[in-house]
Amino acid sequence: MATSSLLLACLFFFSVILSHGVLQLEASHAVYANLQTLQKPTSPNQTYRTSYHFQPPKNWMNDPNGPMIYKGIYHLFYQYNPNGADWGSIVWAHSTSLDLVNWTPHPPAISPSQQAGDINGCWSGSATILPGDKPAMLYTGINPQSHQVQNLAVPKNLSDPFLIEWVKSPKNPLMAPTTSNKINSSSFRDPTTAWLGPDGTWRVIIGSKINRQGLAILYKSKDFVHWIQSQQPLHFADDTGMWECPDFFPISTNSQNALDTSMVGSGIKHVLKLSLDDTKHDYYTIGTYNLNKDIYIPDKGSVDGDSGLRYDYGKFYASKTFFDSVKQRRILWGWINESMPQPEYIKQGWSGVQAIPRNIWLDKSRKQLVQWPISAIETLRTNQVDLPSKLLKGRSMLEISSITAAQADVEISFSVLEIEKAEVMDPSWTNPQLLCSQKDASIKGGLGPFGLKVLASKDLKEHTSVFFRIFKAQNNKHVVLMCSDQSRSSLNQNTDKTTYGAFLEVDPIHEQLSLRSLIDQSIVESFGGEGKACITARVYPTLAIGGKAHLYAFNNGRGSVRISKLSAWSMKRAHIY
Ligand code: DQQ
Repeated sequence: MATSSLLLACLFFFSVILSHGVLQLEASHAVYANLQTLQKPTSPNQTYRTSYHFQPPKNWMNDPNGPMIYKGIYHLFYQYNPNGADWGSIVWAHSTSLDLVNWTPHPPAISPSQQAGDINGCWSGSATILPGDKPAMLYTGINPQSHQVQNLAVPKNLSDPFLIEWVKSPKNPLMAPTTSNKINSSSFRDPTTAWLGPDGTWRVIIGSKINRQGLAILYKSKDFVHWIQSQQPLHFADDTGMWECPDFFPISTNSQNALDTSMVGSGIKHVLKLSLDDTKHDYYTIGTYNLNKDIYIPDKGSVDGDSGLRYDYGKFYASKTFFDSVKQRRILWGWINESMPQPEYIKQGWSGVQAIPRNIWLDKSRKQLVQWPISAIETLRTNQVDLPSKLLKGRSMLEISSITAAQADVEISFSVLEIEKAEVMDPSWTNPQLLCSQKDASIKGGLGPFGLKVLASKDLKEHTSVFFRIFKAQNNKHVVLMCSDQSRSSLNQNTDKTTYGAFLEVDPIHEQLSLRSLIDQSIVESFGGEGKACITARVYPTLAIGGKAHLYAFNNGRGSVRISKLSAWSMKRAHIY
């Protein structure tokens, strides 16, 4: 393009952004002819495909991108490789939904097309709803030098509620590493949803690092096109490594209703979530956003890094929330990666699943978040089975039959009867994952392990155990440990069977201990203590497949527990593609 016409195009883009007019700009790269997202699965191995978790018909998927609601329609974009089951050639695939459960696929929304902006890849980013209900995507592009830069794309036609076509700003890249800003060009990615300060200035953070220090670099803009780097990052923490996919949002201290990302004021705390490239864990802190200094300070006790609070203590990464302005809720999406070696998922023909969208809010303690699967997922429940209150003596098991155990939703609550049988907690047991692997489901305890055995073969050669143990700590308090033990989940020797664990902030003397597991062929997504701790596992049974899978409640401890509530459902298949 000649310099003068480029200048004209820039001026035009700038003016439509300012006037909130309809944009008609450079169309995104047309790759529709060889779209693979629209094809029905043919070759992929179907054994471990899920029935109500989001996944494309084949190929590789990773991070959720730019989730949002527009004109009553939910949009999910995601990192997708149209050419194969491994990471590479990444585009933004796109699906829409009326309920976040059933989906319609569309052509990829953003694909590499701009020489200076994204010719080598369109990586993760987020949606911001600009005044006048105008969505805008900030995303990371990979330029010809393989540097990470930040770009803008907007819908071509705002009257199309499905927002099929997207156009990129001719000003891209809008933020880039330079010799003067000293930004590390291979560690500068994943812009958040931007927020508008009371001063009328937009702010966005980008994940980065300097040596081992993780950074949330802050940029500001008056017009969403010209961005200026702030001198100080919004937040940083030593020895945490690269911060991918940051997410920053306000949360109400006195209501489960969510807040728009730009809300500030009293009765509000802020959450900063970071995805740690080193460990592939998403952790978050709860704290205060100082508007005057534009810095975020975690509350005392809210710890940065891998030992901090996590959305999920199993497989769950590169997550992102959005504010659902229609239902006043904040919805969390997260990517569940495979636990099989790369050659096996390439052979399988697909890789990656999204977790069930979760509603999140601040716990009444104000020290942690609570998460719960969106209620619309319950529309898939069928064949309800309820069991009356039942004593589960030590070393006993109970089959939950009459449902499709490989595709189920189970809610169970326990009350503890013999608290005096709790083992003494050693103060050195500070790592719940380690404790769960040392005391796996086969190790008999005083109180626990008790919980569920899911995706179990009849002979129990294969099963995944999701369970609790209760320990007696000093000062007469009790500690509840929640574990997901994959060590016997599959006869396949090659899969990762790491056991996961979390401490659960529940008082087992005065409160029931609840567990909900969403079971979907190769996924076990578990919520303990009504959503205070979540653990997602990826498992590949060879015997406990489809109709051969069983479900049990079990107690392998010495002390009895009572099942105070047990409801289970078969889950219908959702329409995903
Ligand atoms: N995935 C994207 C990056 C992001 C990473 C590339 C996190 O933008 O940092 O596919 O999984």
